[in-house]
Amino acid sequence: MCEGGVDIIQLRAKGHDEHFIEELANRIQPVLSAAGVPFIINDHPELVPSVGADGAHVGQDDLAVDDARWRAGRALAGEVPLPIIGKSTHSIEQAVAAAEAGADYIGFGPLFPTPTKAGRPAIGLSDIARVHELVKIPIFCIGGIKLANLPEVIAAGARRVVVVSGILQAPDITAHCREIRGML
Ligand code: 3NM
Repeated sequence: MCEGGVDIIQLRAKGHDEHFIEELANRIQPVLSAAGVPFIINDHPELVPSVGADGAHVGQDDLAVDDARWRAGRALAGEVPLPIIGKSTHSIEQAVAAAEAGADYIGFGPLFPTPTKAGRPAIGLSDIARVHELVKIPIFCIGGIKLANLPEVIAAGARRVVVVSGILQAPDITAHCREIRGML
């Protein structure tokens, strides 16, 4: 992924315990650090200082942005840049609220139904332009985005996208990332 030009990587290991995620993060961190790619941990802000990640991501039903930042930054406060905190949002209202709450970036979706986040209704493409007018922090469109539908996602106003299964299931991950990168 780094070789293919991804800008940022999030470790999302739903259903795994914190010890496993910490081990995984400790193996991933040096790779991303060498590549200059920021490293975000999903759901476990406490791990940010110990594994040397750049920040944490929280969902609507998880910690508040302030709380996540406090947990992610407390161990090394003052010694490192403040941790990046991202928030998942699923509507324009949630997106505006996350920005007001001090999130550094948001996820916005799922645009399309996706097995990676089963049970969450798709919001479609119609709010993408409006959310970019209202929210000035980086907006990562997410959910069911593949190479095939990327042109319509971009045409709807997306400037940044998250792709999970599309990348992980690609026969050549680096080439796939490069292709997505080239379209943005
Ligand atoms: N969060 P894929 S959609 C992890 O809308 C996640 O908040 C979403 O994976 C949200 O690219 C999603 O495989 C899954 O669809 C993204």
